Amino acid sequence: MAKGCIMRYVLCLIIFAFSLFEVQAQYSGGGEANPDLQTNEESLEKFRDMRFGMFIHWGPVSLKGEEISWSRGKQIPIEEYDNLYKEFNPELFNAAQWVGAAKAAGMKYLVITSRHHDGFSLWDSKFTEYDMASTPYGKGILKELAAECEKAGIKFGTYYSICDWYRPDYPVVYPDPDYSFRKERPLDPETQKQMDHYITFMKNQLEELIEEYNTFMIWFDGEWEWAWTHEMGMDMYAYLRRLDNEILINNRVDKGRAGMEDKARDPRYAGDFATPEQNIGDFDREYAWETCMTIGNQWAWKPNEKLKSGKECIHTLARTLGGDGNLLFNVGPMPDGRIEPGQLERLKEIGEWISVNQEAVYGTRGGPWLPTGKIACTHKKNKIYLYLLEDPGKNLTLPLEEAIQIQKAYFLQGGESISVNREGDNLKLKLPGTMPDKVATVVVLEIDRPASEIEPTKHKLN
Ligand code: H79
Repeated sequence: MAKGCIMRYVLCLIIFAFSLFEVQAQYSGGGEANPDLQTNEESLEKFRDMRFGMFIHWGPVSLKGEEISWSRGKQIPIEEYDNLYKEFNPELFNAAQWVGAAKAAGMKYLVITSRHHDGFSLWDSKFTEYDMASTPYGKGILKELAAECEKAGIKFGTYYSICDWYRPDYPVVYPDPDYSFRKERPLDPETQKQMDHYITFMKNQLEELIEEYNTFMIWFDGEWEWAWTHEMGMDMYAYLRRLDNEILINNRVDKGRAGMEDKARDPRYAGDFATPEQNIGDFDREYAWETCMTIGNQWAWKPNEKLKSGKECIHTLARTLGGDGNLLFNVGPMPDGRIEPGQLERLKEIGEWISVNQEAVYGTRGGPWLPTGKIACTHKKNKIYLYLLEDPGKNLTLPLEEAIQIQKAYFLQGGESISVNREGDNLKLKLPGTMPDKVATVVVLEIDRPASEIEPTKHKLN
């Protein structure tokens, strides 16, 4: 073949290869095809190992005891809501109390509403006057909180709302008779211009949080409104990763969240993990997820609110971990800056339970059995941790392939070992008939191989 001919042939091949890539890129769209949108797997694994974190919803609205942002123009007139910051003076705020409460609860990270849909910033931001520095308190609270987290070995993360019902350059109005969730519509050039302006503001603020507060995660919210598009989501994800390649970003950065349950996982969209809200996610070991849930009913503090019982909290944690998710458990501090005694008590109860059973919590993954109302399980190396959420009585039968040998079985909190018999593909555990821990007792099964090798779907419990 002549030299020119070979060159042409090679050129054709290259063009062909690129055209294949194009098709692939169009087909997969966002997260999978775009190298800018791929999760930092190392950051994700560290995050999953932590398993349990504290969510904090707080702001001037706590003065009224109503829901953060959603009460603006509903329970609280807009004019009044937007001026609450002028009376916000949380003199008893002490970062060590909050971080100490998270630590006592066994939580390993913290995520705070640096800015919720009402547009108020909890730090002293260079890019707005509508922030903590403009309150009678006179300074931001995130510096102290981040420093206290650092000291205590707790990761510091920030919630950041995409929608902003306060700023005039953000086009969607709340409340509004037309307001609707998950609406998408093409943007006219005027709206696009407004959004470009608003996104510059967002990026500036987010850069502040990353550079000056060393946040390990941006927990977005409010992405459902029509003015936020898939393109904006992908662009924002790539922007943040360029600022900090280790940062984690939830799936609410883009438009791929599947409602409050967020079960479907679509790789076309950006985001490192799914975010079921106020419900426990389904068992899923393919795609990381984190359930967020309130300690009472409201995200922001409400006086005399009925809280979940200690048992409910611990069972929620168990069923979340058993499904292979993390739990981001929310507290709402009071307007004076303190976390109320009832919430502190609940956090302590959870922490006391975890301190006995921590081996079954940190660094574990969900399964191999799928969680039910009665049992959840996690595993690490060659150990399976069975969380008994209800007393099974004296006999417990579990399906497990005959080839898998049980080397030991015992209560994690100590006590006599448990005898296990085989009946083909079933394990029969002989239990004392009373659970050593009435809330949740953990049984450890040591097996002859890494528990992660056991295929979960074959082993549903009744
Ligand atoms: O920040 C928290 C919520 O404010 C926010 N996401 C979590 C993390 C949120 N986004 N969407 N929703 C909550 C769903 C909205 C539910 C609503 Fe309602 C039902 C809005 C008005 C009625 C919840 C209940 C908020 C107020 C009452």
